[in-house]
Amino acid sequence: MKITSAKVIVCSPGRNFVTLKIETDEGIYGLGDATVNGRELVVAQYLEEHVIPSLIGRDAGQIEDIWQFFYRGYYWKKGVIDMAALAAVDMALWDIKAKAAGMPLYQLLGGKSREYINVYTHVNGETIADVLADFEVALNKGYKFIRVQCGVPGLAKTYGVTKKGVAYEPANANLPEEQVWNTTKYLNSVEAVFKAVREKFGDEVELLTDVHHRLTPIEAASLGKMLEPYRLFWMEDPTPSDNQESFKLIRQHTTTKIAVGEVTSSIYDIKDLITNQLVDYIRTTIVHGGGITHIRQIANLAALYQIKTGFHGATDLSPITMGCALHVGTAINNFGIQEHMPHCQVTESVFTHAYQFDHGTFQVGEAPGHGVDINEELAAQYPYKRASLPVNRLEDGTLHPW
Ligand code: CS2
Ligand code: MG
Repeated sequence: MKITSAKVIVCSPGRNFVTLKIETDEGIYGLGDATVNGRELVVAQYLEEHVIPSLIGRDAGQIEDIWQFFYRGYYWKKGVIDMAALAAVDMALWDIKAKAAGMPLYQLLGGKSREYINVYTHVNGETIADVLADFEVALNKGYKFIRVQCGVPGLAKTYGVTKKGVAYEPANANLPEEQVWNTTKYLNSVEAVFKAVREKFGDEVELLTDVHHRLTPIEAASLGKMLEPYRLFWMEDPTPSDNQESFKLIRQHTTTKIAVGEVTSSIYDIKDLITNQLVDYIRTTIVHGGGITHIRQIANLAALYQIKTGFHGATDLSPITMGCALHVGTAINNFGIQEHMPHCQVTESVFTHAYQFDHGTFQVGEAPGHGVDINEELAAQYPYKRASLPVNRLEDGTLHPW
């Protein structure tokens, strides 16, 4: 089966998405997600100028060789833009192969390892009372794994916290909004919300939190120790993982489990974290991590160390990435949890999908391929709009990780 054409669809149904559509001479097409939040047009142009021309005429079935052509075959490999472009090609080719076989993708990946996919959702609020109210809503929807983020007294805005009743959307402005951060205020206030949640809702529900790269390793260690009584499912990105070794310091002090990887795009970005058993969950996901082909390699390495997956699943990852993540999650043994930040209705109307939410879990669906499609006519009604993620400064103006 030969690749006859490919095109990039950039649209903004509620937020920006970059989609690659690959067509073949047998009439089967495949779709891949190439969205990098805040840098969408860069990946779109990369695909159009450098990837698509080299794809035409190739055998669509040679997924591994095509992957290696664009990775090993390219001198400047490994950046997130490259890996997102490569991921889109990889997802689309797996979609084509599974459609040609008349099978849902998870069958080609080894078949079902579980009956459903557990997901975690986001709960947040400016005050503890707001968090408790939002928490109850999530429990009523059936979620058993819940990420908790609370406003920090004295800070105008806190990562993960949104106005009441408004869905959280990280890329919130045309140009980066400048927010203010204070680590002491955060560390002084963060314990109280977990105490309140445990007191009100008991021990059975699993709790997670995202530190979003804000702390130094020793601060992260003290946070982990402080939160031990509340038995978190994980604390996420407690410190930036650029220096993988720094997680040794955290591990020396706390048994709070750690999840890392949403900003990583290659196995080499997390190899030391895995092989030194410095984390418990890997969050690299299909779109930023080179597609299904590369993510399976990461998951296999992690499995050797009893480390599980916890794929990133914020709204800036398109339903195509979610579909692929659910197929991989269904097939592999060391699946841990899937993040679920529901897409808005407009996104859902443009991207139709076979996967279904069911009481805090997903059913992957039985449609051939990855089961996600795009309504191109509708997509064309939502043109790209520039949107940027915020940046963070300390109170004295110093730039700090967001
Ligand atoms: C986050 C994201 O979902 C998460 O855990 O860290 O909200 C992240 O900030 C966005 O995906 C950035 O685009
Ligand atoms: Mg995160």
